[in-house]
Amino acid sequence: MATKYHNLSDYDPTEVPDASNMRFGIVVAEWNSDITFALRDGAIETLQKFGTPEENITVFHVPGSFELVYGAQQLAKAISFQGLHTVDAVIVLGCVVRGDTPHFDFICQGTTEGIARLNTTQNVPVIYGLLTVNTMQQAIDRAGGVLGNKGDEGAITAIKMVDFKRKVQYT
Ligand code: DLZ
Repeated sequence: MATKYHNLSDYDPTEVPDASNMRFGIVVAEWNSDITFALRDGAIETLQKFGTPEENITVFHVPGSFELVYGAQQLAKAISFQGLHTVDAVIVLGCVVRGDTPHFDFICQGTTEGIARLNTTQNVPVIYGLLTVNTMQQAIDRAGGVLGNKGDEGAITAIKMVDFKRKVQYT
């Protein structure tokens, strides 16, 4: 959680592995695009900061956060079915803002459980970059505002998880 004690963009750069030979897929929800596109741009910038070339970053857009699960699954399945290793990790980015009905809860729960399930059924890490906020201001604060950018956090997490996977596989 982003709190006043933890900025989403806080990390020790010396602990982030070199990402120059890593490939990433980013799936971005178009709902609340002012927010999600800022998350996307933050993620891309951070991946590139740690060496990932532009051509190793593939971005897909889906209509809403609920579709992030399908988008991420298709990317992950394409890898396992075709053996192409197109991406080493998938980052999903979305923003769900609480409204007047229970819809918020269903979208958040469905998306969260879907992404968690992909992490146990697919062979690539799927990084959970979903903002679930009560107000638009909370989203702004976490999409390049005073609490950092959850896209940065997703990028750093993705790099670390690819590094983790490689260490586990080759040790
Ligand atoms: C329908 C809906 C609503 C009410 N709110 C959001 C939201 O705040 N953020 C978001 O990413 N998507 C929202 N959606 C759309 C759903 O995620 C989904 O696209 C539709 O229910 C169609 O499956």
